[in-house]
Amino acid sequence: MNAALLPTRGVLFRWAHVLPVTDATPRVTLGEGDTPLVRAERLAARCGLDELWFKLESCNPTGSFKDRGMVVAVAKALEAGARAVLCASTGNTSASAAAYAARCGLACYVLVPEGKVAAGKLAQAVAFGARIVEVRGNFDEALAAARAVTERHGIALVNSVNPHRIEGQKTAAFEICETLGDAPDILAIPVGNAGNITAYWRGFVECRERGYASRCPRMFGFQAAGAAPIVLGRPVENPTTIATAIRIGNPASWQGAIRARDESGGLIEAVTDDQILAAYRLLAREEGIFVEPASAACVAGLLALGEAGRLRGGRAVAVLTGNGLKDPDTPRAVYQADVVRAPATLEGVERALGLRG
Ligand code: AN7
Repeated sequence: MNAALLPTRGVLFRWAHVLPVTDATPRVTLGEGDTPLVRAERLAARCGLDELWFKLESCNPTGSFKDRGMVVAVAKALEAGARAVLCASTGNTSASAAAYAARCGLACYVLVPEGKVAAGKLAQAVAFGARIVEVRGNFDEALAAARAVTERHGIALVNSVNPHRIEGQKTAAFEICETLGDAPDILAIPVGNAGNITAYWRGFVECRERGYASRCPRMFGFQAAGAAPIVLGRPVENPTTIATAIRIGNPASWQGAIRARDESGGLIEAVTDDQILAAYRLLAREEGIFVEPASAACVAGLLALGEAGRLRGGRAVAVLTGNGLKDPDTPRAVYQADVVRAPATLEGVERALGLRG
């Protein structure tokens, strides 16, 4: 093939040298990774930071960070001869698994908590042809069932308990160090099942070891107050939050999150649903960035720390994990839409916009 036509994007192309891939690993890609790192225009000062940057993981092929790890997990499953993949999910993992499985001709089974998955995520799983099992239970119960099923049958489990997921997701830390020329002072991230904070920490540590960064950031993780097991120090049996992506009461990578926090001199704290929605609104209205509620949790956390006078300058990166289009119902539920009806005429539109004297 003409060299100019070979893929230059994609986690397995750009980052093969830091991933557990071999010559036998299929180089699957949907163009994941290489997401924008954009500077906040207005929110930095509100947070008490010198610089705030957003890592727009919402720009991945299925609209969330999950694609970075899923492409590695699915490629390794193919390499091992798997015919099917399975995951439990609050929505984004299932959308990503379904996409990569479709691309590779694998069957995909997803276990989701009934009634608690945002509409866009379910639409993706349907579009990609996954078999969807709506379980009467929460994510934690679905994950336990997923582990049990995959242990008994020859199906690859592609939750973040699969180490290839963490490996793929760590590449975001490499990209941040590459773009900024070093690690930031603070990495702010929402925490659900805690795979992503574990992956970023591994990524930053490896960047320092390889000389891509001179130091590691402090890791600031944020859970929703109704689903904050790590903050409370015990599992939460019935987690609740508007941020359904992180409605998780017993995170699989709990210890990884604790290590990231403690080894980095960071913190893991809770934000309320009201704080999440306030940050969600500010991101949209003051920065032009539409995320899903779970992603806004890390910005809510930085705002809360800033308001409490706990941030003294420095450079922070906030990981915006999922696209707002995933969850089209939340804006209509929490905002009064600015809509007026008018005839399709010059006069009608002038009247509707208050432009006629
Ligand atoms: C937008 O899809 O757990 O702490 O099953 O979708 O690594 O779990 C999603 C999690 C943050 C939390 N932001 O990441 C799933 C799932 C968004 C997410 C998280 C999720 P982890």
